[in-house]
Amino acid sequence: MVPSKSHTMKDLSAARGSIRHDWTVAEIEQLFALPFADLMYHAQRVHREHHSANTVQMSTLLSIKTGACPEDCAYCPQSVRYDTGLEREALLPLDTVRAQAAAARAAGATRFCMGAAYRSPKQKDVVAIAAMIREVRALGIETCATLGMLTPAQARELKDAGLDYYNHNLDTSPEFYGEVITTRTYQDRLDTLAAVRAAGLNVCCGGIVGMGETVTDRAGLLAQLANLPQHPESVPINQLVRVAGTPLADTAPVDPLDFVRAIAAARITMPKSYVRLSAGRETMSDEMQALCLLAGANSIFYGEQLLTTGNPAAERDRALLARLGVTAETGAAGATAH
Ligand code: SAM
Ligand code: DTB
Ligand code: SF4
Repeated sequence: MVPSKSHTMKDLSAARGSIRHDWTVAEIEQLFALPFADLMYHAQRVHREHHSANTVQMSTLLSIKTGACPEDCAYCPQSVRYDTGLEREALLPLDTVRAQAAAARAAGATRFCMGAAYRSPKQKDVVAIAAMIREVRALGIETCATLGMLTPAQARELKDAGLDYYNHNLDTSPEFYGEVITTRTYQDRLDTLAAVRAAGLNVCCGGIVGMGETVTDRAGLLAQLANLPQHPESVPINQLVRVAGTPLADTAPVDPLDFVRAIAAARITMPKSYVRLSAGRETMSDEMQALCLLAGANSIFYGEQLLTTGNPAAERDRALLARLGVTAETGAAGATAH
């Protein structure tokens, strides 16, 4: 039986403090169906139980290898299959990456995320990126990488180099996935996530809202994430950046309140995870971003550029956080200068 809204409210109140791995898609759909204020109330309650209420973690992204990706992800400007006018760039030199990481740290980021447009990295790429990770970590900033599919041995190599987090998104529900990507399977994604976990890396895994998926698909993605053996430490919720030339360029924009609902449902289903308000902030109003933080988002990408598209200027973000009385998290767990 599908629980009534009032049952969901009671269940949520009773489930105080519990970390679950048995969420059903129907239960999460019920969260989406709650009156907005009820959903926000529960998300905020869960948030305050597990996190400080007025801080955000800030990560800065750098595209270390850009474009010419063989995959066909329908949202992505970096796929070789779509003409998006993007300039390709080979793997960046170590010095450039070190300088960008130092600048990110100086600007106040506590994590530096290196993204590469690979289906999966070649061994020589892993060796070069391991060297980057060593250098970046030595600056005293957490490291994250997103390089596509990894073997268990590659995941261990990155861990040994000092990598703190690996980002690998499930992107959407298993049912909708085939509409967006045909060149790799959902199981391929899950296999890499298992390899990353087995190597002892922190997992950063989330998805995209606004690709034409249904609310059931959004609930399906969150059920997949929340029912992993261990919740991802970091859950990026991206709003689709509609890039001209990609198959999803003309997708109807998502209702901003539905996006906020997705953040709230992520917060409730994964209470201890950092939920990152990720791509798409450039087109969001300050008020919408404030609602996302109220819904339980406690991490952002910070700096003018995501991978290939724009992000709010650091000044605008600092002004927004100041207006909200929110401060940047300072403690970079694990990363120390050495
Ligand atoms: N190639 C690697 C992979 O796919 O795992 C790493 C880089 S890929 C760009 C990382 C993530 O960025 C994707 O999984 C997707 O969730 C997100 N992303 C890419 N293009 C996007 C867009 N136009 N809007 C929102 N998110 C996007
Ligand atoms: C994630 O979930 N979002 C980031 C990061 N992980 C790698 C990437 C967003 C990319 C947006 C499109 C672009 O700038 O190319
Ligand atoms: Fe390649 Fe990653 Fe873009 Fe897919 S999302 S096309 S794998 S860079």
